[in-house]
Amino acid sequence: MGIPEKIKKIEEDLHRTQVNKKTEHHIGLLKAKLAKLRRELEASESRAGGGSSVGYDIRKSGDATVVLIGLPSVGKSTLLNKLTNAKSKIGAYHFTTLNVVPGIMEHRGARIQILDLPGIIEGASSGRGLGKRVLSVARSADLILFVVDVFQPEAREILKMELYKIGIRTDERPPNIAIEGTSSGGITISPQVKLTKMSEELVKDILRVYGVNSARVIIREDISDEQLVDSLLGNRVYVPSLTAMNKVDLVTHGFTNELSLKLSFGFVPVSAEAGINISLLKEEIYRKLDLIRIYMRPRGGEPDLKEPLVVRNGATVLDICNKLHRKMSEDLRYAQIWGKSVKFGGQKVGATHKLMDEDVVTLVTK
Ligand SMILES: Nc1nc2c(ncn2[C@@H]2O[C@H](COP(=O)(O)OP(=O)(O)OP(=O)(O)O)[C@@H](O)[C@H]2O)c(=O)[nH]1
Ligand SMILES: [Mg+2]
Repeated sequence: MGIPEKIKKIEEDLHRTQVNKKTEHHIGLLKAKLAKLRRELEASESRAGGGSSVGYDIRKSGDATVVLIGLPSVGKSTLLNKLTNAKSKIGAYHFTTLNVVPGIMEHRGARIQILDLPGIIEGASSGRGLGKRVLSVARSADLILFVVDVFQPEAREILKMELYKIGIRTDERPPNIAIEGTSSGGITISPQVKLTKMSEELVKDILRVYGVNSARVIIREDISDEQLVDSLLGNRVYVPSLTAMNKVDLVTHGFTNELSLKLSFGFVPVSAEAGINISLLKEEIYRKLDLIRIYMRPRGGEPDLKEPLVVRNGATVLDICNKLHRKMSEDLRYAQIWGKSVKFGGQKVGATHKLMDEDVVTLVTK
C-alpha cells in the first residue's frame, strides 16, 4: 500500500469513529499516524520535484517582516498601500493580487517589511487556488496580520485553521516538553503537571509511532496529543498574530463595539480606504513585533541618534555584532553601555549581555 492509500484509510477510520471518552486513545493515535504519513508524503513530493511546497521568491529586507493574510477582496492591497510606500493593485473583484507585493513601513526608526499576498480561501492548505504557496510565505514572517472584513469576522478562524494545517501555529508557544532518547529501559514519563488532555498510555503509543521506543520524557505543561505530535515532527513554526478589522467606514461605532464584545479575539478597527486608524495600526504592529532601538556610539565619539539599529527584544550584544558585520563578534573584546540595561553609564559588558530599548552601545574590538 502506498502512502496516499494509507492516508485515505486512516481518514476513513477517523471519519467512522465517534468522538467520546472511550475512543480518545484510538483517535489520538490515528491523528498521530496521519500527521506522520502526511509529512512523508510531502517529503516524497518535494524530492520528486512536485513543487507543491515551493514558495515565492521573496527577498527579506528591513528589520522585521509582516505578512497580510486574508480572504479575497477584504482590502489587503489597499491596506498595504496605506501602511507603506508600495502601490499594489486594487480591484473590486476577487484575486486582484496574484503575486507577493512588498512594501516598507517606517515607524519609530524601524523599517518594517510588509508583504501583500493573494487572497486565501478555505481549503487553501490542501491545494485550492494558489493556497499552499501563499500560506507558506507566512512561515518566515515575524508577525501575521490577519485582515478581515467587518461583515465577515468569522474568516479569522478559517485563516488560522488553514495556517495550522500547514504547520504554522499562531499565538502559541512551542510545547514545553523534553524527550531524551535512552538506549534501553522503555519509555518513562515524568509529567510535572497533571495531564488532562491525554493519558500517559497515549503519550507512549504516539512516541512509538514516531519510532521512539526508549526515552525519558519530561512534560512541563498540560499538552494535547496534537502538541505532542508537533514537538515530534519538529517542523512547526510559531508566529504571533494581530487582526485588522477592515472597512469599518461601512458600519457604525455601535456595530464595531458589539463585535469586540462578541468575538473571542482582539482587533484593530480600520478603514484602509477611508484612512481610519492607520497610525494606530502601525503602532500596534510595532508593539506586537516587540522591537527595540539601539544607538551605536563610536569609541570616544558621539552616539548616532538618527539611525538606530532595530532588533527583537531580548537581543544581546552578540546579535548587534552579527547585524553589523559577520567578523565583528570574533573581534569583540567588550561592549560599553549607557541606558536601561545597565546599572551605570559606560558599564563594561560581554557578548551575552541583553540589551534594552534605547541603549547606547560602544563596541570595543581587539
Ligand atoms: N468601503 C471600503 N472599501 C474598501 C476598504 N478597503 C478596501 N476596499 C475596497 O475593497 C475592494 C478590494 O480591495 P483590495 O485592496 O483589492 O482587496 P484585496 O484583499 O487585496 O483583494 P485580493 O487581492 O483580490 O485578495 C476594492 O474595491 C477596495 O476599494 C475599506 O476600508 N472600506
Ligand atoms: Mg490584493
